[in-house]
Amino acid sequence: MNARPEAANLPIRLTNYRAPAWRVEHVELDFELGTDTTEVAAKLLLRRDPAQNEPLRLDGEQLELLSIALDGQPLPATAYRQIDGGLEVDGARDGSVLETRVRVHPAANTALEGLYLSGSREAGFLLTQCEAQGFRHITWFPDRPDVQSTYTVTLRADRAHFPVLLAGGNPDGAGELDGGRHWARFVDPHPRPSYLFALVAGRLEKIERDYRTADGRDVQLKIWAEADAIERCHYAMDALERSMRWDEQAYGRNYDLDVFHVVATHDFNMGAMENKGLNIFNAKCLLADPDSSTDDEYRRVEAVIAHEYFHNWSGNRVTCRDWFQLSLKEGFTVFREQSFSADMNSAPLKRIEDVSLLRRAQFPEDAGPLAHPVRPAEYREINNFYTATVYEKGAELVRMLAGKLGAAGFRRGTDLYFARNDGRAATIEDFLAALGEANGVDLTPYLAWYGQAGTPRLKAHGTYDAARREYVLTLSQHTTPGHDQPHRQPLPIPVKLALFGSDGRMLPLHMDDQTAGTEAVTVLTEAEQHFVFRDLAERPIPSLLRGFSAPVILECDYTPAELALLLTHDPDGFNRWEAGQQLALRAHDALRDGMGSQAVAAWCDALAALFDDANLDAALLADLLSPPGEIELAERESVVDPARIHALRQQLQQRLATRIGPDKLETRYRALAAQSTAALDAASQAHRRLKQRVLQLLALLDPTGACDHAAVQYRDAHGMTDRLGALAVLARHDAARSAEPLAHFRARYANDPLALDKWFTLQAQLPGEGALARVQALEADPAFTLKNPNRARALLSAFASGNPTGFHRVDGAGYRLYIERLLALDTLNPQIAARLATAFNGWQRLEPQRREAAHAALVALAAHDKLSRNLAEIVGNMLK
Ligand code: 0A1
Ligand code: ZN
Repeated sequence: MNARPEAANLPIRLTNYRAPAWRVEHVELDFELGTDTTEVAAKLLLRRDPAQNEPLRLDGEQLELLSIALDGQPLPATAYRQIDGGLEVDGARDGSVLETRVRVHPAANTALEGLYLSGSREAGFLLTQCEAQGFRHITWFPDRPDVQSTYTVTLRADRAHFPVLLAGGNPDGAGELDGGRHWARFVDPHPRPSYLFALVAGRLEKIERDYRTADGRDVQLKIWAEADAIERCHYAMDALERSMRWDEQAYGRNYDLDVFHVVATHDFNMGAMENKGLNIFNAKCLLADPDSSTDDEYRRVEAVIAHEYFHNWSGNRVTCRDWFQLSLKEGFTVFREQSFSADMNSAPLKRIEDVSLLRRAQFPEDAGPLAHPVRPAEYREINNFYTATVYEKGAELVRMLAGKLGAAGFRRGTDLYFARNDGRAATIEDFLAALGEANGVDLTPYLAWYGQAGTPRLKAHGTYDAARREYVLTLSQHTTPGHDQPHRQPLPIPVKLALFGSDGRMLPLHMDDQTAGTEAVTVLTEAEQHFVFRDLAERPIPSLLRGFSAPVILECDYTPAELALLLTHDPDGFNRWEAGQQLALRAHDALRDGMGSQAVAAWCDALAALFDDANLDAALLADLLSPPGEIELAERESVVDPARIHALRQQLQQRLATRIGPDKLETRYRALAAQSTAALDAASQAHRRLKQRVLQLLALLDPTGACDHAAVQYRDAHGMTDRLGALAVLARHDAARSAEPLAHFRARYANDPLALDKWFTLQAQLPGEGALARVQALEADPAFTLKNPNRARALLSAFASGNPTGFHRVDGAGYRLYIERLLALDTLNPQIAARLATAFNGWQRLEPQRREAAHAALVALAAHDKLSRNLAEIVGNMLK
């Protein structure tokens, strides 16, 4: 048998894809569940591809093989071989039935992949995580997404320990067994890949709701959680019902089983998982109540519930042919989730949130050593490719396609995509083909976006010819080459635009002898193109890339006055905010370069005027009052000094606060504080957001006064948003005064892991060199553990990825501590270790002293010989 690339630690390449030689038509699984050992019997009905002559090979890792039989006959040891995480079996034919029995050890599984224990041995429950390749930790199987099978799953377990038994599919019987044991069976008639398999067994409570789909199916919705958390599941249930209705209306997609289970666990590597009929959630993305969840967390729960539910079509009914196509399901589902959230809340605010995330997480990834295309060409460890590029940039690509086709055309396209690929394992090409064919357009030029890494820079330059009354807009594009590709090709870049007159009104667009109303989309397809606008009585101010119509970095030679005009007049809420961000960047650059105060004044004056605008949405104002964050600022520098970036940003905000003035800030804070309620409606959330922002600005002028407010706000808080916000202001501006409320918070939420995570994070993110000692002290807290991914992230990831001045100490002590922790984590949970290691992204652009220290730390890490494949790939790429 050839060495398997994973085992030999060779890259796996898209170009090496071969259709499976063997498929499994139907699987019967029988589990004898136990916390320490579980036995799994599998019966696979095999189908052979007559065109291929490969022997039968199955995947399996850490399985103890107890028995094996083919077509009813036990196999002699000479008839099968276990090599490199594979099992090769002789003598199988088309239609053969292979039966295996294996033993696995859930309680010893700290990687949280396959079957594992959540919580304590006494009170915990068992569950599975199979994406991407966890199923091979449960049984021998061709563990690849293009092998789709129907499933019959029988669970047997001790009733006292495991009163609830769940698997994906429709229930098909349950009953008692001898010795206090019981059983339950589930049948899933929809063929699906192994990564969507799930089971849950343990002591769980539920809430239920009946739902009738638009096409008339009665579905029982059940959300399960441990007893102390079940009352915090109601918001998720409401969000689930909204998601199901929305998908029926927006995409014509109905749910397709009689039950839909959702389960919450505190032990989970990611946000949540869309297992067929049995979604499993990190409790962080499911539980919500006003006392322990912030407004942002409520929105996150709604979005993740929707995301996992939407996967039932974009992922489960139509799945991915191979893992290179991951964005086929993830990019599309993120786009669907974003559209849903925009419909449920505010569309411009949602767009601002999504673009901010893209800039903070994806742009840096795309510009650093971990850059990869939305459809990568190769990987060593697939779990390292659940990235901002695959998810967030992937969603931007779908958004461009949707924009190009228009709402009705996009719906025609997705209808065709779902109809044509239902029950199939599809590719990105299948997606583009269906969208294109349904609309009679060729979308293949967009394929280039999927195969090329890097963020394009879009340059825009306008010239106005008064005599001809013409404005010529020159657009050009450039993407920095990377390891993956020495030459970048031009991409189709849709630029949604409008032109403004000096009075702030939108001008009619006359292009190519046509009138296009006041907004148009021009598509740049070449390296450079000119677009001519006629009949213009004055030099217009262009509003470009409206709604962020393409995931690019726009460079346009605006004057501060032009940006200020857009900031006050652009009816496109996103571009309005964007004009403010650009203006803030001008102000930042002026401060940095000691270039006088004109740009700073332009930004501050514009915002001071908006601060007085009673008609402006409070949440939008809060966002407008926030300049780009430190990570975004660092992305613009060729040499990065995190301490200097932090100081400059503080200075910038101080200038803004001074310009608005302490009295106005104080008055606004008091007015907002007086209206505080626990309500969750959009207006109440917006008020809280603005109040927090105003308090932060006030604290830059008058720390003592702001801390007085914060102390009262902490004491009287109606909910977590206000409580945590107040605590953060106190901790940042008056360490001594924050000690008592921090201790109070610690005690109050001692039994609420999600709230306690926030307590760790808040402190890990306090800026400055003292952060390292603080993190070490927090590690000594009895509640700290590396074994729980949420807790490890709450402290360590918050420090390394969310506290630039703390992590990037000049002496390198932050890096040294961090790699020690990565090594410890790697022996427990390689997926989490690898993810946390991405905090080093961007190290090559640090100023020399820090760069040296980071390099030394990474080299020391790479020198360890027992790194997991996950961590080794990330560290290796960092050092490439
Ligand atoms: N498909 C899930 C994400 C996910 C991926 C991997 C996991 O385990 C390694 C878990 C979840 C989603 O997009 O929500
Ligand atoms: Zn997803």
